[in-house]
Amino acid sequence: MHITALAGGIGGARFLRGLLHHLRSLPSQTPAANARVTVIGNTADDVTLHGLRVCPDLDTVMYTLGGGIHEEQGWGRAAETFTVAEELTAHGAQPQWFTLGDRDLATHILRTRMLGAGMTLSGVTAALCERWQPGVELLPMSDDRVETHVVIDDPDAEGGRRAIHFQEWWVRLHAAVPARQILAVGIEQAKPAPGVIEAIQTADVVLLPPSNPVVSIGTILGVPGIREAMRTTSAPVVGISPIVRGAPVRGMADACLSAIGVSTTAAAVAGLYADFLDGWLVADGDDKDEHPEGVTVRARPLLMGDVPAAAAIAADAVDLAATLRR
Ligand code: FO1
Repeated sequence: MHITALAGGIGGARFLRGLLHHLRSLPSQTPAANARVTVIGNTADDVTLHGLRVCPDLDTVMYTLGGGIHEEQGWGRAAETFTVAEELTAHGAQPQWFTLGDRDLATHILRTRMLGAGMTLSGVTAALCERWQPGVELLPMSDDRVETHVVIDDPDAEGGRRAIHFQEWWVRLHAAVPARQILAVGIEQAKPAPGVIEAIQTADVVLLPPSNPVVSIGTILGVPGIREAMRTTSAPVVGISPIVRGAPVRGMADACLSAIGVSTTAAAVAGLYADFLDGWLVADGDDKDEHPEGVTVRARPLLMGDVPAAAAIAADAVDLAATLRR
């Protein structure tokens, strides 16, 4: 059995950890037992800092599934130190609002070195996963550069607005200033990375973990060819709402949704996926809302407080998919 998932950062990685836990707990003769899992990761959060290419969402999936994640943060490494960051600060090197730990820097040094030697992001990601053994095939959505930039008000700028990198809006400004526009720069020219379209088309099940519907899942869907593959795959597509009773479980998806004029509800997020979504897990009570035509909605607790909780959600998603042959 082959399961393909589109994932962003923390919420997606935690869900995937639960999915793998569930699949490994199944009796060996069950079709889903030890299913092959392909993860298509968002790369538009990627940023170049201090000359190094940082891929936050790919690294969060790799570290979380590989056992190296800083559990409370959901990003960066466990048992981290910040000697290099302290030295950079002593030099006044900018930016100082995005902290790169010493262990994490090794990932970015290797990635930057391999990219500089001409390897694709797919090849680099596979090489880094050799060490981490995440238990999934982790594919970047594209090997081409795509970066999410956010247009904010700036009275001193031409036309009263300027664009900043998503990470500056997210980390330095805590998404606290309104995003007038959210742009995935370069996405029109981006091609799906090798294996991405095939992973969607040959999957038995496609899952949408509770990642940010605008800057993670939405961006992956924006790579030319990917949304079409989601529409035409014979696999049932089942998603898990990142919004619980009107608020994001974690992160600031509400700030992203309001930037695109979409209300912060489970039903409104399902509306963003309506052209290909077959099943949708929502929190208790949210199933009362009007959902798009043709989407089978199931209510259940959606908080992933620990791995077993995430595994239970993943089990329901896989079970729902089994009832939704396309
Ligand atoms: N998020 C923060 O809020 N502060 C940071 O200093 C920070 C550093 C950082 C370093 C590496 C990395 O992979 C992620 C990091 N993040 C940090 C999180 C990052 O902004 C988010 O993981 C994603 O971009 C949002 O999905």
